Amino acid sequence: MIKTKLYPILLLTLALFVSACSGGSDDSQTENNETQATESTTEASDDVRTIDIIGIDKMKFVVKEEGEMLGTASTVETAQGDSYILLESIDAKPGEKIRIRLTTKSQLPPQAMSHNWVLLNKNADPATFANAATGASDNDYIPSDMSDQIIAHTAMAGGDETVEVTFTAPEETGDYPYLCSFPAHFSAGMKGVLNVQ
Ligand SMILES: [Cu+2]
Repeated sequence: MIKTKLYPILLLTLALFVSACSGGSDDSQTENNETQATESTTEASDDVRTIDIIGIDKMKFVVKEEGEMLGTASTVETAQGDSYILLESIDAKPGEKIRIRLTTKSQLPPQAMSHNWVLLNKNADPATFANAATGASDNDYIPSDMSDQIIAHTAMAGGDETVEVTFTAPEETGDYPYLCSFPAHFSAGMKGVLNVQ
């Protein structure tokens, strides 16, 4: 009598257990697929807008592809024969979170060729900043007495190195200058404007 009452309950428990297990494996399968999809793209896993910039020996900021919010005009050919698009400005929304990921493409030693990306205040003069930076070799060419003019900056990246910085675009609209502060790179054209609008 007891056995016949327990048997259906046992079956039911077993059925629930099996379905729970198979359901679990379905979930983990989905998770695996999602992980693979994320890894195969260059986008970061979070939803921060990421801009991949390359610094080349010709002392220019370039990108691989034209982006919707990237001010790009001419094509730049490197000495190695690679073709890139010159990056002259970046459009941003007020308060937008942005990640700049900068890679230096160079065979030269880092003392001779490194790049960084420095975003300055709207009213800052990038030429003055670049001049001051040449004397700040002991601080990765960031003049410490002008830190109040910096909104965000990456570290220096030598050949094949990638550095990044995530920052929030200013709420105030306008043109914010950015530059590479390695000596002579600003005057060679390693500069641009973050256009907040
Ligand atoms: Cu540079």
